[in-house]
Amino acid sequence: MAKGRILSGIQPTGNLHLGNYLGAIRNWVGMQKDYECFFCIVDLHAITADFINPADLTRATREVAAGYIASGIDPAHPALFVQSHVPAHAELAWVLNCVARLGWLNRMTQFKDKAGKNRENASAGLYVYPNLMAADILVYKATHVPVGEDQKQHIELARDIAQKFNHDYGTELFVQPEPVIQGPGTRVMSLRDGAKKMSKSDPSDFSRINMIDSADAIAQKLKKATTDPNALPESVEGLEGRPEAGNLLNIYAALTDRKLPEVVAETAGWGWGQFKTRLTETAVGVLGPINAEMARLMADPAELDRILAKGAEKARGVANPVLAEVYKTVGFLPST
Ligand code: AQP
Repeated sequence: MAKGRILSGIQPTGNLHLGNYLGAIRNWVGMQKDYECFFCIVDLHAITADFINPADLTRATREVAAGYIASGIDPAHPALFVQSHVPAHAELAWVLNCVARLGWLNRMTQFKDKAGKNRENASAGLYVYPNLMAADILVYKATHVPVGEDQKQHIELARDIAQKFNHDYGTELFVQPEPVIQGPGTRVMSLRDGAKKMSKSDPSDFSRINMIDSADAIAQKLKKATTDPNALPESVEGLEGRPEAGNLLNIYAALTDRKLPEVVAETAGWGWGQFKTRLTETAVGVLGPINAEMARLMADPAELDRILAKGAEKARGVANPVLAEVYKTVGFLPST
């Protein structure tokens, strides 16, 4: 029997990167045997920030699907689908917009980071993004949400929304979802600045390793990655105040499926040249086969679309009855 139900997703806002892989996708691959899984490509979220050229959004949506499958998500098992193909997400989000409080949304650090200084010019969609994310999760009554560290606050908000809805309407309809944040890849930082997370929307392509990068591009980016003048530390404590060194060692640990102290012991006293060569070989060894498979899948968009259509059908089969239950609980007059 499944240990629970998982929902997770990635925005098709650009190229998938190592942070998405280590912080999210790789964990999903490990969990898919034990949980009933719903993995989506969250295109409704993707239009909340900067304007995206429609053709780029379409291409990125298929690319994220290809990235999931090439990384080992079995499309025959979980529901792998595009968020906008399941209208219940957006419909539930409206109800949740009316449950979440402005004070709760005002505390969301991702909105503050993404809106930056020009808050007045941010879209209303970016502001209510966490309510849509709560709908994504609650519409499946998901029990577990595997994410990177950056999404923890949004899951906590989804829990608050579920609790308030249940309390206001005197129901047990919504399940409280648990965040699952595991492994050394939960917060992969930019290659240029150890204080910033690796992100699709960073204007510098040298800040991230994309899942579709060639071996040469990976080598070049790691060669240029910011470091400091000291050799690699003898102990984990020696990483204090060295965010870039910590980030590269964490990436190495995550890629080799080891704990940080183990890789620190292996690389103690190494110079950056030696370490970067090792890290490049490792990253190319992991990402090379994935990006070759992504290219193969992207060459057949009709097949990808067929997989996604099937996944959406499965997802609608679960989400629509939950939405109907919500509408009934709220008191909306049935349409038939
Ligand atoms: N740097 C990261 N380290 C670890 N995990 C990460 N994730 C994203 N960046 C890192 C995890 O990937 C999943 C999908 O995230 P998303 O693309 O939907 O949204 P995001 O977190 O906003 O990612 P980006 O790359 O920063 O996208 P943009 O630039 O478009 O906003 C989540 O589980 C996230 O934790």
